[in-house]
Amino acid sequence: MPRKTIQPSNKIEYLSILDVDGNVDAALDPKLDPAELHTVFRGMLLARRLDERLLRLQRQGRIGTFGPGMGQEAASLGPAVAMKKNDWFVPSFREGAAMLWRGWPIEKIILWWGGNEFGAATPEGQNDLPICVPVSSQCLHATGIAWGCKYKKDPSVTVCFVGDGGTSEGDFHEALNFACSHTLPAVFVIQNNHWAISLPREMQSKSATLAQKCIAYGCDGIQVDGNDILAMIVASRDALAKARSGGGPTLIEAVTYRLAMHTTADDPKKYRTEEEVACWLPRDPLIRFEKYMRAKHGLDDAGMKQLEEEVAAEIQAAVARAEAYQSDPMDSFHHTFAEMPASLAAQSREFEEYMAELKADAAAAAQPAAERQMAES
Ligand SMILES: Cc1ncc(C[n+]2csc(CCOP(=O)(O)OP(=O)(O)O)c2C)c(N)n1
Ligand SMILES: [Mg+2]
Repeated sequence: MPRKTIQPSNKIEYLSILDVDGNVDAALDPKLDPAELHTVFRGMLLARRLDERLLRLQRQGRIGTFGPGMGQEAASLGPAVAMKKNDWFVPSFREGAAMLWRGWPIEKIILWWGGNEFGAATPEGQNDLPICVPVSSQCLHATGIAWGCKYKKDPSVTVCFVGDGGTSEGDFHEALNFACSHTLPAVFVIQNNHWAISLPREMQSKSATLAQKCIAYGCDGIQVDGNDILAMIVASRDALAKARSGGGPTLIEAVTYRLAMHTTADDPKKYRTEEEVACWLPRDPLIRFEKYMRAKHGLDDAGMKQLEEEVAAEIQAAVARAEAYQSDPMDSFHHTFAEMPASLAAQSREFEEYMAELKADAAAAAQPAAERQMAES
């Protein structure tokens, strides 16, 4: 009747391929196609510049509250690069880089942060869910999709993103437990950016790594340098291949850092030190990737200037399209019920009358004074 250690037998690996100076570990180099690497670099640059533009638009009162993904571009872009078009993408709210890679028009992203529901409508033909704000609720949607795919023998793998804070939610546990128990084709990517608004990672969980939570669920897990685009692509490719071949889920913990504020409604100086942020700046995934592209793949000042100009023009055109988008306020009644309940139908009619009155008032105000006097006499 011994007392002995029987579990866990797993060991959690850590993967990093590109160091902070942009040097690649030769033994781990996935030797990606240079043309693809250029496209990925452009994708990361586009995401960063879009974030910067969205911050300015918010400060100018041209969009609503915005949550930047600055510093986390490799963590969200890596899995997207590894995915096939028909795989299911289930984001949280800090995966702008992956959304752009998946083909979301930039104006939709701008409209979403501007509070326009049109921005949440997935473009035709994309197996993507929209941005999800209720923390971790998307994990259950992901498990449901993966279960549906397995049931229908659809070869798509579902890739779900969640934050470090999200791992404390019941939804995360239920989703992982079910997905692993049923060996579903899913990959869960934790973006451990060290903060859940003002709550630090150390207070989120006593686990030494978030990846090791996989042990309890009975799936593989790996901790990855989330600011290293190559490591994120490699870990995601492995996890996707395993899921696609019937091996079940993988939990990837991407260790990254939120360089900006939680959202534009937050002041991070109230709860974290400037030294901490300064320590993460050299590990910025974009700077590291640029160094690597310059050293190994012929990126130079002229190439960089051209990319910056292209990306700026693309964003500028999208801002113009987003701001020219005419939405119909009646739309707010149209996308919740297939058949509108009587109470909502009454509100809809009342709102329609109100809008008609506003229109009539505006037309009257636009009428020249003389004409108005004639009409009144
Ligand atoms: C269910 C739920 N509870 C609370 C919130 C408010 N809230 C929004 S983001 C956030 C923190 C999320 O932290 P994390 O999962 O680490 O993601 P991050 O913001 O760092 O990307 C909280 C508590 C919410 N949106 N949904
Ligand atoms: Mg977080």
